[in-house]
Amino acid sequence: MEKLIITAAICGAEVTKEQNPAVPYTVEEIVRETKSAVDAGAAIVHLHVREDDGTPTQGKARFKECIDAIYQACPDVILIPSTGGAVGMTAEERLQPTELFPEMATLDCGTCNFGDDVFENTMPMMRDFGKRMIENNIKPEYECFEMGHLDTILTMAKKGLVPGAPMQFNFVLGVPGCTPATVPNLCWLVNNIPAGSTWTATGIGRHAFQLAAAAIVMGGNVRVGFEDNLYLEKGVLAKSNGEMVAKVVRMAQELGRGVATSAEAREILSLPARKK
Ligand code: KMH
Ligand code: ZN
Repeated sequence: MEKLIITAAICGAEVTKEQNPAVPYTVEEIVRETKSAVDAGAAIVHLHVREDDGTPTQGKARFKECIDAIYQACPDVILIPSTGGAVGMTAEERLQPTELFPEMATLDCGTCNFGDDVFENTMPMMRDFGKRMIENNIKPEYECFEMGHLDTILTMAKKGLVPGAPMQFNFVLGVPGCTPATVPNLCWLVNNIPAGSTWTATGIGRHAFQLAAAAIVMGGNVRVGFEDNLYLEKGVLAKSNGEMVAKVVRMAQELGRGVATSAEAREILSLPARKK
């Protein structure tokens, strides 16, 4: 098995300091949380950014400020800025981080319920996102919240509407209203991706570490972090993203799987070395 790539989703757009005081808003807090995750063993950080008061933003200037500050502290980390942003944002608003030419970015693979909200990713929107990623030479991380999202994005890839092989998928399971975080669901998704693809599993809330365990033994990769889950274990808030990453590292060690550095993750994901 390849080494395990751990992604930390340090911030998200929905979670707040009221829910867990360690959720980062300011640039300094975002750097602190990135560093805690990277020092603990994360090769990748999935990045959302906030205004200082916690309001989610896709603003290009705020992303640039955060990305520049992160690379000062963690020069090797792979950053995957979000193009999902927060529910209700327009496509133009969401696409702003792609103007900074990140090496990767998320591409959400279909409309879905998102708790009480609807997370909109219509076909025309996805065609725009795919076109931008092709033009700006950005490798997408294909975010699938529903089983049907996989078929949608594979059809688009076959038509050349989004970047193709080798594709990287993130199966985000357990969002209220979307595909539940079960091992059979994860197996179905993994069994239906093209040979040569890479994949990551993200379990939402209480499913975070159970889905991580499944991904570790199945040969996939793992995402954890405040975007997805606020607790280290039942009733115990995580003090940092690093604490959650460290738990996944311990699980991998117990199960005999090595953990990839960012350089190793770039090779596994077929990403060229980052120009510094
Ligand atoms: N904040 C969610 C509505 C992504 O980053 O691409 C969407 C999201 C997906 O977080
Ligand atoms: Zn996200």
